[in-house]
Amino acid sequence: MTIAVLDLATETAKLLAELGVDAGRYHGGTLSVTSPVTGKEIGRLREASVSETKAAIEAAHQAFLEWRAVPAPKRGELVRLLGEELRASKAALGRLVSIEVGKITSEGLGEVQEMIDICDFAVGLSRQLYGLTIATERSEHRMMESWHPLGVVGIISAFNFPVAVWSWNAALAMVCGNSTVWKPSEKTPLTALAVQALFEKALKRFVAEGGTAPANLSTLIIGGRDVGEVLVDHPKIPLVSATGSTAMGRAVGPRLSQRFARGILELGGNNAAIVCPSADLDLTLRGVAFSAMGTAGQRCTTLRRLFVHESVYDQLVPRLQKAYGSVTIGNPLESGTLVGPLIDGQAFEKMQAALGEAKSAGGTVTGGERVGNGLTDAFYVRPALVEMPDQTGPVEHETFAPILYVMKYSDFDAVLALHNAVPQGLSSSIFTNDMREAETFVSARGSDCGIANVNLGPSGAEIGGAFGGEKETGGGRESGSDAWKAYMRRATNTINYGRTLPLAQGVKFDV
Ligand code: UN1
Repeated sequence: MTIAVLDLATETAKLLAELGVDAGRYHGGTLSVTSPVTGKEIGRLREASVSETKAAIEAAHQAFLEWRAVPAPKRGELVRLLGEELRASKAALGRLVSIEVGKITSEGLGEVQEMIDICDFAVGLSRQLYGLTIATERSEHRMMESWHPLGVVGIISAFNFPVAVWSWNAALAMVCGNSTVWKPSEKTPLTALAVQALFEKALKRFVAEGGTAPANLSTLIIGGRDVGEVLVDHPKIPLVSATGSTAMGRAVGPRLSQRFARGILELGGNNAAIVCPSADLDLTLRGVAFSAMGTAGQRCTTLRRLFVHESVYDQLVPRLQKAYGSVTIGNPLESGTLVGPLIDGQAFEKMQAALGEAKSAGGTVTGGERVGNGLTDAFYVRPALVEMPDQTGPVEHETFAPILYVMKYSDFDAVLALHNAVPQGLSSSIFTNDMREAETFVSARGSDCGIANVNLGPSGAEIGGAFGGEKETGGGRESGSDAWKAYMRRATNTINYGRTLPLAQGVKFDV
């Protein structure tokens, strides 16, 4: 197999140099970074200490104090330039994402496209940070709300979208007048170094073209849990946006509330789709295949539960089994591959454990085995399709691997209840051509998730919508729509332009 002979360390070094990262940043140090493609080391980084992190947050706070005074459309210009750098480096950064995460080529590039899209969105937003003018009950008064910059925004991101999630947060935070401190996953620090270098390039251009920007506007902290905790507990970080497991959110959430800080939590998903009797089965097959097997099942929006109506079960499920049996698994850097590796051996162990539990709970497993390629430390698996008698055991948990649990249903209301009966609430979809079913699914009594789609899978959201979910998914919203409001503080202002002082609610207080 060709993967065995790949020299990804050399290619990584070349890409990092092309992206403007100093070689000293990824040689030496204690943090070893491996590519899941080969399981071999591609870089070594020095980790920041707790005291360095604290100093970086203080410096970021100073940056905020200056940046908040720069008019928002000018702040938008910096983000526009970042978007230009990303456009120019899309191929190199996309390739680096593929090497560091193991995403197939089009998904590595797609991730960078997502960054470009949010930059465009944020540039437009930089002229639209609107507040309302509100009717007041007092004469010669005006009442309005103003949106002001908030402070240093902490960003904690996961391995599976190592750079796009930073951009959703950073592009908005920056046009909103904030500085950012970013702790990426320890599994994917190289793409973070590259993004930081591109940001610095954009910043240089911004300043050269007459823009005013402070040092330390965007800070990257490479490190583990200890530095993440500094971000979570630091009084000069009023908002932490954290993406990761529900367990991580359970630790982060209470610590933020303890000090009355805000959190945008993007945690686990256990996303489902319902396939109804009238569904277009060709379209459904494609939608399910991408959502369940794409990114080797390692998106927070990955399809994990599939409810199929009994009248179409025997038509759809054999076709799905065929797709699962024939999907191309292997080197994600090769065109034609659809499923790359799992991130590491631990992910593989968790997948096998979940499949074992599924069997004990009466499930019939197709696939799920390791696909041999002679590499001991790279973990390629055949995606697993598991027919389950009901929604029990591992079906109720998120396993970050390509496992699709398939269940048969007969009654629409009952399946809706089952759909909502898990603790997570990120994304969902229904495949139907029945208007009543579709509308019910997206109505108040339908899907209880933050994302509910009709005739497409639950993954692969565009940046224009607010992204996030309910229940154990954490409740945060980032990216499009009015998610920007979480990155600003709102002030209600009442202005008396008269010569008398009428009090609200008719209160009299004449001294
Ligand atoms: C994630 O997996 O953390 O909707 C984010 C999607 C992507 C983002 C996923 N746009 O699948």
